[in-house]
Amino acid sequence: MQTRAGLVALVGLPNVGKSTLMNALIGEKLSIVTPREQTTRERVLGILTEDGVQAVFVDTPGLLEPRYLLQESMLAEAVSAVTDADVVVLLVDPTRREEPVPGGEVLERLKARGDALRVAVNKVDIASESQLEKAVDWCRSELAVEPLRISAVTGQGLDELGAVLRSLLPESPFLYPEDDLAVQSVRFFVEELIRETIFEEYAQEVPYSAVVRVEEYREAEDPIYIRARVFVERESQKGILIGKGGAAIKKLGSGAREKIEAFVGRRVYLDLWVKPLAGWRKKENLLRRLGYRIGSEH
Ligand SMILES: Nc1nc2c(ncn2[C@@H]2O[C@H](COP(=O)(O)OP(=O)(O)OP(=O)(O)O)[C@@H](O)[C@H]2O)c(=O)[nH]1
Ligand SMILES: [Mg+2]
Repeated sequence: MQTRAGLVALVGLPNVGKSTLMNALIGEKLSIVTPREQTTRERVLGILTEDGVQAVFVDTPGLLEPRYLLQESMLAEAVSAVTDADVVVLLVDPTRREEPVPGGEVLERLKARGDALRVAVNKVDIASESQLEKAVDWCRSELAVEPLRISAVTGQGLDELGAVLRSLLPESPFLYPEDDLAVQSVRFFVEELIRETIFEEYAQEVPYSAVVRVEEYREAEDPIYIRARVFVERESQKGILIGKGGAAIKKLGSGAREKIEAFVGRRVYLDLWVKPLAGWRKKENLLRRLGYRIGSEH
């Protein structure tokens, strides 16, 4: 049988539900989800192989106006996915007030994808009739497409969306082994689960100033030994992260550990450390050292 395969990029403003949608489509929690904007910082790939078709979903950071270097890297991750993918899904959140795509270059790039672009209006479970109507009107007038209406949370419309996307993929051998779900390393997902827990436990800037790196992962031990470092931008944030008598970091550690245990299916000992890395979000050398791609690397 001739198989089909390709990349399906999920793009849209921050917080529209891209990561929730990818997890729902592949039936596995791979990409982290929080109620706050700018949760996803890098592309996360999730694979669904079914009936001779392999869809490699690419979850992307939200389309935003970058205000510092990390956000430039985030936007570039999303924009390059628009160009590179075989199929692009623009996700629109009808409950948001602003235009579903920042104008200019991004909108042009989306339009340039022609029939490879599909639009889904998400969160239909909580949107009002008038919000839905406004979102659908925007899709018709700006992109001349009729959007699908979905809810990544309730599952409404996802079978139809999945079928449409699979039908658009080109004839191709599979890009990854048939049983694979993820492409990135376990270490990456461990870092992401710790970051997700930071979003849940800390207010304001702290989650945005935090980046996590696994420094040691000893799988042969039981429980698995994981040493991870949370870098923050300022000494004061280190204090907040640790909390009075270490109470806050203890809570962070046990919350993250439970998620990691569920992900790897084994018991885990999580050894968490915090270190200030002054202004890392704005400094090219530090961003590179942390593994973010900058500028032409996308
Ligand atoms: N009610 C409802 N909530 C949704 C739906 N899809 C996503 N959400 C919620 O919207 C919030 C953001 O979801 P994410 O999946 O993190 O959004 P995202 O687009 O990946 O966000 P960034 O990574 O920050 O760009 C979370 O609180 C989700 O639970 C939906 O269909 N219905
Ligand atoms: Mg996301």
